[in-house]
Amino acid sequence: MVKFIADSSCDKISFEGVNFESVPLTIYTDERSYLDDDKIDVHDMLDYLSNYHARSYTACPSADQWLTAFGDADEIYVVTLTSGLSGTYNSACVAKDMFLQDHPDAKIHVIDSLSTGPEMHLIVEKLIELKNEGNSFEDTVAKITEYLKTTRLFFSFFSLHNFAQNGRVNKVVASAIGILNIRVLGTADEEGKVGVIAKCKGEKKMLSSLMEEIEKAGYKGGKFRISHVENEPLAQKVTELIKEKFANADVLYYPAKGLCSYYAERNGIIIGFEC
Ligand code: X90
Repeated sequence: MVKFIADSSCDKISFEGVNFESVPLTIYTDERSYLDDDKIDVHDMLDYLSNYHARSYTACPSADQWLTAFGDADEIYVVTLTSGLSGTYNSACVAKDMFLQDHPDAKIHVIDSLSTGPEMHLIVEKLIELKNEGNSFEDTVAKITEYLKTTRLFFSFFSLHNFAQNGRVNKVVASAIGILNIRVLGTADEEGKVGVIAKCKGEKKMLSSLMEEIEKAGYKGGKFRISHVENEPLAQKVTELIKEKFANADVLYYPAKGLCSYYAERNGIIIGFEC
């Protein structure tokens, strides 16, 4: 049995007709926790956090959570959040070693996306496609490794507060954002860390810089995935701009789940595409 698994930063609970499972991260304050599974109320979490002024943080899935997801599958593909910012990849690798001790004939491939959200979505879609085409485990691993070189991730956020309070970006970088209608435009860099490209004043400036970056990255009309934090209008605008240039582009947008919503914060948007 073939199984596809991603952590919850992929923003998807299911892929239609596919044996897929999402493994949740957890968002914490000292008073509450939100497990990022199919029952999470993202809207409530965002409201609660905006009125909560003490420390909040996140935690990656345990090896046990991964093991439970592996279940009794014997060909397993796992896609994780970047190892540059999270222990998620590491805990999946620990689970893989444990699983192989009990199931020596199983095949498991754990992929460090060096990214998150919509770029992970693309990787899962590609894995599904490769298996539907009848590729063996070895061929799928080889082909997905090549594919990873052809996808990119960009984002635009109104605040980097939650990144800064968790030490995942420099406080100086985060400081000018969240005031004066400034939003940050950034990317997942080669090490799978946050790369800040520009601080933009206003949505128009941000959108034109974003479109430039997408072109520079070499986007030519391939798959384009957008997750947004309660900002469907912005997701629609980006979709329109892409479709103006590439009428047949395969664009999808959807709400971010808990983990990405926590870091991207309200109105944030995350974009992954093929180039
Ligand atoms: O607690 C944990 O182990 C989770 C830490 C996760 C930190 C990164 C979450 C990213 C969420 C933001 C996308 C833009 C940054 C991409 C850089 C790779 C969404």
